Amino acid sequence: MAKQSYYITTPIYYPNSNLHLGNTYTTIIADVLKRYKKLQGFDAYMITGTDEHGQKIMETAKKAGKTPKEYVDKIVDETKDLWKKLDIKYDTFVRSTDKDHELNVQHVFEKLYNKGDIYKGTYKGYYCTPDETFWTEKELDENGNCPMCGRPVHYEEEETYFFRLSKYADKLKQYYKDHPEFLEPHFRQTEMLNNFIDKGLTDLSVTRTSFDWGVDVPFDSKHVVYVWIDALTCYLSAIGYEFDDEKFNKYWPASVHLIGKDIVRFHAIIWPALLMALDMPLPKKIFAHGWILFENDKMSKSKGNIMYPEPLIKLYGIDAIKYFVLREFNFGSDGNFSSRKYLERYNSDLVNDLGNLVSRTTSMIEKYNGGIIENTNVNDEIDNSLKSLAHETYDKFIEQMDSFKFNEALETVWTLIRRANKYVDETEPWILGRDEKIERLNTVLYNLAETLRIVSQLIEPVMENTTKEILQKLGFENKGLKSASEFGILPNGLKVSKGKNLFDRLDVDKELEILHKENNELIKQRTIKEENKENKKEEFSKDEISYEDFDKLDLVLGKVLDCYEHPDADKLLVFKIDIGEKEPRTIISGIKKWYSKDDLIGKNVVVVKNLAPRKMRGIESKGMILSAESKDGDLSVISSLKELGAGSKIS
Ligand code: ME8
Repeated sequence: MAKQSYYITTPIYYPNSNLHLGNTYTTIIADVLKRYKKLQGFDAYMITGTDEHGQKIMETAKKAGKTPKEYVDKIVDETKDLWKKLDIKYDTFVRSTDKDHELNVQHVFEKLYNKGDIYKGTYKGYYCTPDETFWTEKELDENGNCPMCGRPVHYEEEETYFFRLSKYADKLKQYYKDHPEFLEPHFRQTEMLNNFIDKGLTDLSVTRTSFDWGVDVPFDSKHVVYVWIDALTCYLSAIGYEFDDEKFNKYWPASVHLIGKDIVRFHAIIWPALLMALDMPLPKKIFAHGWILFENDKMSKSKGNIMYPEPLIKLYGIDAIKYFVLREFNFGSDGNFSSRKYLERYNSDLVNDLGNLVSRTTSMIEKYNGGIIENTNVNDEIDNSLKSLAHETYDKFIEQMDSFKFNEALETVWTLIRRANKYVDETEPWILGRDEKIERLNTVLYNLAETLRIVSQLIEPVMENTTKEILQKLGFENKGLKSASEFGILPNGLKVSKGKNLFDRLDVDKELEILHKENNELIKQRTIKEENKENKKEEFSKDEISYEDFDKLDLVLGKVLDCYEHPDADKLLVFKIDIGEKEPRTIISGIKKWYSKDDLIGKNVVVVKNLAPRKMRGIESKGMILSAESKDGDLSVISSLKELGAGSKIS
């Protein structure tokens, strides 16, 4: 019988040469899930990839003095290298610049257009370039910035194609109702309904004309397709959409899209609506995990509070990092990474619990029975509690893994490990050895070896190397995950070898220093690399412009008549400025961090007079006050050295 397929996706990452532990979270989980499903007998397929188009990448590449393709090629190599270091077993690495994928994006676009679900119009609104996201005015945050990342947005009016997202609001609502398992954790559904769907969905702008690093709209090459449609379609391209029907039909619909909580809206609203419009089945599940914070804060290189996976892999191995990430964090909620906790857990769970059980069991078998496993069946009441826990462990582990409760599943295995360690203390094999009760002793040692075998099979999806080592020490072969449901599989006569320790105890304080040194070194190296890029950025910072371009700016001197704090925004000041017109202009500026409302009254400032008006939190700003900002973040409004009068031209 053909195996049942199980298709897992990670997000399609923006090219990033400095992936930190938080970025690798989804991929580590996806890898473990794939291994687990495979061990369960599924035809599991896992993909990851890179989301390489868009304005942000085009601009970053330009600043680095490279073509976008040159720029992303290098990062793709680095990313693949990191996945190799973490032994991530993906099946396809899809790139949004792959030719077949680009054709797929065009195909999808054309199909939706022909169906009438994409139409041409004009986009008026705000765009956040770093997040490649459109916003309406009412969606902006209190400072008029992007509600997702807090960075400035810019107003845009451009011809665009729209996707009729509004048409799918009711269908989505119904779908959520009929498929409560579609989006997990469940509170994310409430979030999507309350924050977006119930508020009414507006049609989505799905093309851009202001840059060209993207997939051309097939019948209108002035436009490129919006990066999120491009990226989401990667999930289809990675399994042969339009190019390999057999493969595609085998794996679609996806069993699970694993994503971070910041991109739920794209996956739980836009993506299903697109698929509905394409008459395609929806993914069976979207699971959104939380953030890995670093010492309770969002990881950010500028704050220096980042943990990179490389030092952890180098110092403590792949198995430990995967174990920690799965055991420590509750998949679905935010979690806090701490190096000390990492090292302490290494000592308590890996050295004390698992390592200790392996070394005591194997060394006692060597000491008391010449290294030979022998079940003499001299049982005792006390054995039953260990055996019954072992039996329960398998079912519980499977149930928890199947419901994405990875931390609980590992805790279940560790409960068995700790029970087995207690069994050693209860049965006191050294006393049995001293009293020459060798038959009872061998039964005890058999039970311990068998528990270890079960443990080794259960942890295989997470800690493949450790599984291999334990089985090697027991002199036994890998019988698969299912074999962990049975107690008593080890045959008599196996030759055990203690060998070296699985995990060596760490001196936490000493290791903290070593780990931080390695990690800080990496932060330093990567910051220098970024700074070199930044320096280049200054050289390349803006395109050369013609005199005609410069002449389009209408700059004048203005006198500040009045200033008050914006009633609905923390960072904004509202100015009344005389620029030689009949009425003073209202101009809003985000300089409250540097100036209080009275500081600039009576001062001459430089005003951009012909900037398109923009509403900021309900007040319309007509123009802009120019200021200079130093590298360390200080700011000064630009003024004139002489009193020339309001409205004086600046050229
Ligand atoms: O969003 N903890 O790509 P991306 C946990 N290209 N997860 C984190 C994290 C942290 N500290 N920081 C980042 C994109 N992530 C799009 C995806 S899919 C069709 C397109 C996660 O490179 C984040 O939540 O910005 C996201 O799931 C993933 O890293 C990739 O983010």
